[in-house]
Amino acid sequence: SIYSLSRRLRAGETVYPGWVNLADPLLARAIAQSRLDGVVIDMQHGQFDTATVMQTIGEVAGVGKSTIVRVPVGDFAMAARAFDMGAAGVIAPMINTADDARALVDFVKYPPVGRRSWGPMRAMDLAGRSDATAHLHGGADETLALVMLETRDALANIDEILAVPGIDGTFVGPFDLSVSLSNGAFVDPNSAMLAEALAHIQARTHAAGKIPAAFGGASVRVRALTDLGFRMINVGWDTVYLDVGITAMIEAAGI
Ligand code: 3PY
Ligand code: MG
Repeated sequence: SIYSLSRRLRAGETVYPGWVNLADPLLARAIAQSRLDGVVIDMQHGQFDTATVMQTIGEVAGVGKSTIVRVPVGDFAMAARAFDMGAAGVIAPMINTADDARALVDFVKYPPVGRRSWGPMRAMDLAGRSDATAHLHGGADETLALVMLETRDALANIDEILAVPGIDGTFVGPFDLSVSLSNGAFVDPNSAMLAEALAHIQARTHAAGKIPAAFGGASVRVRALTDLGFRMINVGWDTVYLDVGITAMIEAAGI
């Protein structure tokens, strides 16, 4: 189902989606046919636009997997559209205050929690639903709003952000967090400087009864974040899958 990923996260499972930057719906479909638990579509730093997001959600749904859409900074209208298109979750980058979190919720959650506007025709089609009220009620569990905590300010405001009704979880951005915590001195997602912040975000999110998630990437980071208790961690991203595969084939061929 297009909502298997959100249901599994709500049930307490740990999941490992892939990640796509290249705006190609069929590449995302091929990635979704692996053992990965769905695909994150990146509109913030990847090449996707609204049309390619819509097509990609459909292609991934066609192989029975879920999608999560990371929207550009502050583009909460796009987050609502991603849900209308059938996404199981949205990731909103650079959420630094409870007001930022409330603004997201207003766009992506139906009343009484938020003020999302009704019109998920494509999502209902992909979910195989014709009863609008059943879809309205299912939506609370099926559509996850994840806020990216990736700055010093977000760390300072974490408990207020987590207290906002309708926020379902956090997603740590280790690249931006390293830039923020080092005051612009360096970018290094593996910096020891992040260790305390990572453990803190995981613990506060878990204590609030919400889903702690993080940008993974390299396999060692996926392992380490799993051991810290994060429950959604992306394994690499599309160009890495190509690079690793090509390198392995060339090495295996001895050429
Ligand atoms: C970050 O690490 O800042 C991210 O946003 C991951 O893409
Ligand atoms: Mg970031």
